[in-house]
Amino acid sequence: MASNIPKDHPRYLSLMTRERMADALKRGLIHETGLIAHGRGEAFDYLLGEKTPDVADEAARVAAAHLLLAKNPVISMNGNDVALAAAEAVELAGAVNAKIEVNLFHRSPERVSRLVRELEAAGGKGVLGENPDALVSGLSHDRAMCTTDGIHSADVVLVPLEDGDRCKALLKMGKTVIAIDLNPLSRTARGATVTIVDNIVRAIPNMTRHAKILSRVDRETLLEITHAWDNEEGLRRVMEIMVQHLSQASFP
Ligand code: PTJ
Repeated sequence: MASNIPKDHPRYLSLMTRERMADALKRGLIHETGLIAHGRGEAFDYLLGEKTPDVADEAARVAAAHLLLAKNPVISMNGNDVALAAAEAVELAGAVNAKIEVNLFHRSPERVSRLVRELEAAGGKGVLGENPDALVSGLSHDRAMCTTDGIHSADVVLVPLEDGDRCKALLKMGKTVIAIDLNPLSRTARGATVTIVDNIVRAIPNMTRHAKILSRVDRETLLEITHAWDNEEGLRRVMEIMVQHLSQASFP
């Protein structure tokens, strides 16, 4: 990935992430609309001050507790997720003993395979998704395609950058759904069991950090952590932070 963005540019990190997405498009990892989704995420991240608020940190801890309690936790990965956080998702999967499954909105067998190879290159073992043999109930469209061993039988599913319908369908199947979504107003954010309103590049390593700490904690305590979470209240707190950023913005 060649880039001429100067390191001292005030928006260096953000611009480099854009380069990463552009490169991922050229390599056929993301769908072209993935760039638009990324831009929407950038706008919401701006309102967060591009840092993890306390409430997102708390949500990441609750999410880690759910994953540790799960019998069959699965991390669902789409093109944007792999472009931005492949190695980080592999590390999280190791920390909570989760499977990884590629599941796409704009599905093509070729892109699924490319994403599986990318996750394997990042250290992922037995990444699922290339041979779907089951469907998420109540969903039309290719995004319903999943595997029996993975998403279909999962009790807890992590869905970063998910679409609202599939989140709803997974909940209807009785699963605990953990969303990572910078937009607190999205149907996914509002519907999920636990929503981490944070950038995936910060949220997944943060979940891994919490999981490593919580792996030493007994089951009762993990259950208490999950039961104490109120997702609606979490979203309200994030929106307050965004509104505060807007109302406190001053002009020189
Ligand atoms: O690879 P595919 O075919 O599965 O397609 C993936 C995309 C992301 C294109 C597809 O799922 C899609 O269209 O998603 P949406 O409906 O645009 O939802 C994406 C959500 O993720 C939006 O609410 C964005 O604000 C949010 N988002 C974007 N970038 C990030 C993000 N959330 C966290 N971290 C980000 N970096």
